[in-house]
Amino acid sequence: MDPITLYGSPISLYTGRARSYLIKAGIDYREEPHSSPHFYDVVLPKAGNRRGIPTIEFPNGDVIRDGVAIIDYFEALSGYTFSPTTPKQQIVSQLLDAIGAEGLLRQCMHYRWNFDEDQGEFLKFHFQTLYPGEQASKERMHFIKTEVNPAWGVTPENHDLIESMHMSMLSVLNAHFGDYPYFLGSKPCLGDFGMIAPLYGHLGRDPKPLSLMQQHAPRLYRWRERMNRPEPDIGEFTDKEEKYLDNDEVPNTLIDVLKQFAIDFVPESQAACDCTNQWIEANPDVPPLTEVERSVGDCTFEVLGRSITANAQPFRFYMLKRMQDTYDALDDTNKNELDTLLSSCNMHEVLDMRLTREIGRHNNLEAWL
Ligand SMILES: N[C@@H](CCC(=O)N[C@@H](CS)C(=O)NCC(=O)O)C(=O)O
Repeated sequence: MDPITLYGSPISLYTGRARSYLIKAGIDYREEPHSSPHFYDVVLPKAGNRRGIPTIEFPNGDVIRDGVAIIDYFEALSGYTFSPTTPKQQIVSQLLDAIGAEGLLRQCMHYRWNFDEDQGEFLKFHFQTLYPGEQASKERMHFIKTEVNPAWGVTPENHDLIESMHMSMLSVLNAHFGDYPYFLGSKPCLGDFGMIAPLYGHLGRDPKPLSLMQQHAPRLYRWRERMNRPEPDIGEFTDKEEKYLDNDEVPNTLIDVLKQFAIDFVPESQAACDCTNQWIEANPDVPPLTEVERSVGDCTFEVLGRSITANAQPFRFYMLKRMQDTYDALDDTNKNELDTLLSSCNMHEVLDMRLTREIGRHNNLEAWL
C-alpha cells in the first residue's frame, strides 16, 4: 500500500502523538506541512474545514483530522494493540492520555515562547515552514505569544510556578523511566502516546526545555527517544519481553508521577468542568452536531496557593469520559480497587468531573451530541 500522508510539523505538540503511534504501529507514512495548495483545496474541506495538525490523508483520499481520532482509527483496525485490557492499567492509560492532551499546556507554552535568546531563530525557521512568508509567520508568532499564552494562564506572575512544577515533573518522570521503559512496562500504551505530545514537540525538542530534560532527566529523555523509534529500544533493561506489567500492576513510580500531575490537573479540571457545564446550561439551543469550540470561557483555580485563570477546554472532558466509562463498566470489587488507586494519587475526583452534554464526532470535528 502507498504511504499515508501525515500533515504535521516537527514542532507541533499534537503531531508528536500521531507520529509516534504510526512509528510504533509500523504504519508507513510521509510527513509534510499543512500549507500546500493541495492541503487547502482538497484536504481541508474533508477535515471539517478546521485547519489543524495532525491530519492524515489516505492514498484513496480519505481524511482523518485530530490525533485522538487517528489513533482511535488504527487501534480499532489492529484489534487495540496499544490499549491495556486490565482495569487499573486501562484507566491509568486513559488518564495519562487526557493529561497529555490538555494538562501540560502551560509548561509547553512557557518554555516555547519565553526564551527568545535560546530559541528565537529555531522558532522562526519552523513557523516560516508552516506559515510561508516572513510577515505571515511573524504575525502568527506574535498572536500566540500575546493572545494564546495569557489565555492559557502563562502570565509573568505564574512563570516561577510553571518552572518549579516543570522541574518536579522532570524528577518524577526520570525516576519512573529509570525503572521501566514505558509508562506501564516494556510496551507503549495509549497513555504513552498522549504524553509524548507535550514531551516531544515542545518540552523534548525546543532548545531550552530539551537541555533541561537532558540535564535533569536523562531517563525521561531516553523514553522520548524510544517513543520515536520503530524498535522497542529497551536494550538497557534486563527484561526484553514487550508487554505490560504483570498482575495489572501500576508501579509506585507511576503513582508519584500521577500525584505530581494532580497538583494542577485536578483543580483546573474541576474549574473547567464547572465553567463548561455553566456554558451548556446557558446555551440549551445549540443544535445537535454543532462543532465544539476549543474553549467556552475562562475559569479560575488555585495551584499551590496561586490563582490561575485559563481557558476552559471541553476537549479535556471528551478525553476523560473514556476513563470514566471504563470505570462505570467495572464490577464493585474492581471499582473499589480503582477507588483506592486513584485516591492514592489524588486523582479520584476526576471520576466525577463530567459534562452534562456529551461530545462526539461528526464531519471530522468534535461535536455536541
Ligand atoms: N485535538 C487536536 C488538537 C490539534 C491542534 O490543536 N494542533 C495545533 C498544532 S500542535 C494546530 O493545529 N494549530 C492550528 C494550526 O497550526 O493551523 C489533536 O489532538 O490533534
